[in-house]
Amino acid sequence: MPLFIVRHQHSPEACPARDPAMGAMLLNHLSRPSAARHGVAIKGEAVVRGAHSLFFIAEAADEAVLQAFLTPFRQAGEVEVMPASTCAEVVASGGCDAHPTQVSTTSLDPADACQDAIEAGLVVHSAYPLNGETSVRDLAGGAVMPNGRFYLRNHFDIPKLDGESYRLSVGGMVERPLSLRMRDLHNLHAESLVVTLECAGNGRSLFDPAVPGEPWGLGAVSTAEWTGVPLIEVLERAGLRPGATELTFRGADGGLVDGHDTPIRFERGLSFDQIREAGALLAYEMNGEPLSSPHGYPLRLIVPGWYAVACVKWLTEIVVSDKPCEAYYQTEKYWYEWVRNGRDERAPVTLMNVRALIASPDRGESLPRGETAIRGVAWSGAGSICRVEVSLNGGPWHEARLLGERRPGAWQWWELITRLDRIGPLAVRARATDMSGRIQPERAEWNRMGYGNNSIHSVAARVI
Ligand SMILES: Nc1nc2c(c(=O)[nH]1)N[C@H]1C(S)=C(S)[C@@H](COP(=O)(O)O)O[C@H]1N2
Ligand SMILES: [Mo]
Repeated sequence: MPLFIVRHQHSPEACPARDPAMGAMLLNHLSRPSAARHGVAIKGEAVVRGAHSLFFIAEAADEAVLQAFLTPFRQAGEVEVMPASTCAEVVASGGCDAHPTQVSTTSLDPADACQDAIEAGLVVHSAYPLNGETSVRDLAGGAVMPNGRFYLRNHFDIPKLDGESYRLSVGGMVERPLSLRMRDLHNLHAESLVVTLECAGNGRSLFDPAVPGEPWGLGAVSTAEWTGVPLIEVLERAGLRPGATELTFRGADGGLVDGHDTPIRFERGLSFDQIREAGALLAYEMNGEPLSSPHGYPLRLIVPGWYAVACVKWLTEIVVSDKPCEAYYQTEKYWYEWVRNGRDERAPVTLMNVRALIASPDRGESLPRGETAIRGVAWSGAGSICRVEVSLNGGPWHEARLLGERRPGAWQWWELITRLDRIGPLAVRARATDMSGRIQPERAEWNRMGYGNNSIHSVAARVI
């Protein structure tokens, strides 16, 4: 509903609030139930003390409805009605002078989506497309991240799909092309997996020299329990034709990208062997709730162990082929591009690098002297975590205790109980090693697009 700011002003002599009966009448008129009867929703009101002026923020179907509601105020003095926008809407549309964004019926209102993300506590980097990260402090919590606080990464508008008319098509080199309704998918064998998603650009803003792209801090990572159908079961129903080895996953979202003059769709590819090895899931639930639109409603791919770009949201099509996917986000983005010994080298972004993050203490936090717990999470795409070590003030590495279940594809909690005796600055560092023997580097290798930054996390705190 359109938003308005209303200003009412009266002369000091005619101040209606001085007359108890008149004041009460206006208060009742302004009450939420009375406003609702007039088709107006009041978001908040306040009077500027000593200035005989009242401001309020209201929603109404149009200005005429609001004007009718304002009759008693017009009788007491002057009334000004100003069309308004939420801050999120202004940012999403590109500034105060820009025209409000045209919200299509097929995508989520960017201002609403952004407002929800901010209210849930995400650190928003861009309102449109909506990109926001979990604050590192929030990583310290339960085994999974509450849905509202799970980071968000989008390349285009967020599609608003209808679960009733939705169909997943499976075609290309298959024996039996499929068109599956959500109901059909719900009737198949369901599986739940706790899986960590990390954006390949997580930690990008810490690369030096700076690289272009979304300036993620360290919070473009979260974990959820995903429920859905093992992808392999759907592929078995369709039956791969001889020679078919590659799959393309197509999302409902799309738009214009650099260097192409026609809109593209968000697409990613994996080989049949890769999805089988990873145990990919067609997920419709996230932490026991249907997926929300920003996270891919009604269906997304989950590929345990892989950087999350593989986890295509709003999945509408699976195309089976004998040739690898050639999509923009497969061939032009999500590549490590290094300059090594003066030569250009390149490799695709695949499994998540091994990495530990310190959730507590937080940067700049003051810790009391005595016993304290250093805590965090650690994960790797190449296998479970086998060791996390913590170093204080440049001292030796101490092995932390791994907590909770060890699940492939999901982060592992760790904790080190230690004594802090010396007052002053405290530098905490943590590094993880996985089962395949990969250990975090002091500094991750710089690459042009800033992917896979798993440099050792260091937090500067203080002992008081
Ligand atoms: N259809 C579609 N799927 C997508 C994306 C996208 O823009 N469109 N972004 C990918 C990237 S880069 C990441 S990091 C994850 C983010 O998932 P989330 O927003 O649920 O955290 O979704 C992936 N799947
Ligand atoms: Mo990402």
